[in-house]
Amino acid sequence: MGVCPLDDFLRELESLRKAIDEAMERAISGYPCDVPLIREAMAYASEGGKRLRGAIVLSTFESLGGRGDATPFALAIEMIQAYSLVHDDLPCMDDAEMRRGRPACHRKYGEAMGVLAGDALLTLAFETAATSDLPPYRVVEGIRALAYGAGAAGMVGGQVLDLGPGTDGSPGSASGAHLPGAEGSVTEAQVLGAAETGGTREASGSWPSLNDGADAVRLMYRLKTGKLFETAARLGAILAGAPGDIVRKAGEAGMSFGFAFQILDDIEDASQGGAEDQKDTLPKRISVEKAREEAAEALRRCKKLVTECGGPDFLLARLADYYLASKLGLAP
Ligand code: GRG
Repeated sequence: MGVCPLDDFLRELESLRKAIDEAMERAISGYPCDVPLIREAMAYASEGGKRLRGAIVLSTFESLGGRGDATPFALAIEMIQAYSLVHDDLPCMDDAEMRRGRPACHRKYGEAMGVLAGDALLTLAFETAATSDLPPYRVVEGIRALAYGAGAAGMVGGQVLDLGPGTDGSPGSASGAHLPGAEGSVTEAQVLGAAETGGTREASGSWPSLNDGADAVRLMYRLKTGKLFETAARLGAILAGAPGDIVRKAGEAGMSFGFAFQILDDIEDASQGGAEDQKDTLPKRISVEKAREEAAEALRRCKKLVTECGGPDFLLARLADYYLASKLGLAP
């Protein structure tokens, strides 16, 4: 009987998810802390994810010949992912009631505990990464990459662009309604400044010129969602001891995947009537059809870059194929 590559891929993804879930459960339930309530809220928030970013860390590490265990970094990036979702759901941000199919952390534990559980997951991420027994210089570089991708130059910066400039959350709280082309716009210089100070050109390839609102939305997607995927692939390469050009290409591949991932999420959200009217998204800016084309282009670019890193059989390349087929109905 012939091998079915899709089945193999899904099995591999599922086995990575399970391994990360189990390690996460151990890391949090075994965390020595005298305040059970915060540990309970952290465990609650950390459960139920697809673990895509952690899986990319582990598989990229292995594919690039990494020796040893990259699990602490897979956990770290998933803890950061969980914290970002907990904070994103807070009333001062996206004000969401549900997450991962059940009440959001702050709906179960209260708003203050939501803030604190997010804080505790973010800090535990770095504590966990620091337990890695990989070569110390790679661990330090990995921790730096993690902080960079998650922070002001990366995901947090993207969230700021998404929220808008108001200190009290207005105008445009959680709507992106401040982006160029909308009422109450932040200036293009402010948006460009966010990219410049992030030093993102080197890590992410060329940035949009931001001459219209769609470019600003693209930048927001790249920072808010792309950066953590970029970081996942970079981490796998850094920890495996890959040369600089491979680390950079792997990062770009992760970024391309994350960018497509966010476009597809917004298209799906809109088709389910889930996106609030004021939310600024690429499909709204350029049409669903053009946004689908852009997502397909980004997924193909992801695959090309991964192939240049060593092989189309890397999990990230197969993930790109899977999204092309399952979300866009396109052949790889
Ligand atoms: C609060 C600093 C801070 C950042 C939040 C990424 C983000 C920034 C917010 C998430 C908003 C959101 C739901 C965007 C849609 C795309 C996306 C990143 C979905 C969540 O990622 P998945 O589907 O989630 O990988 P799981 O639950 O599988 O981990």
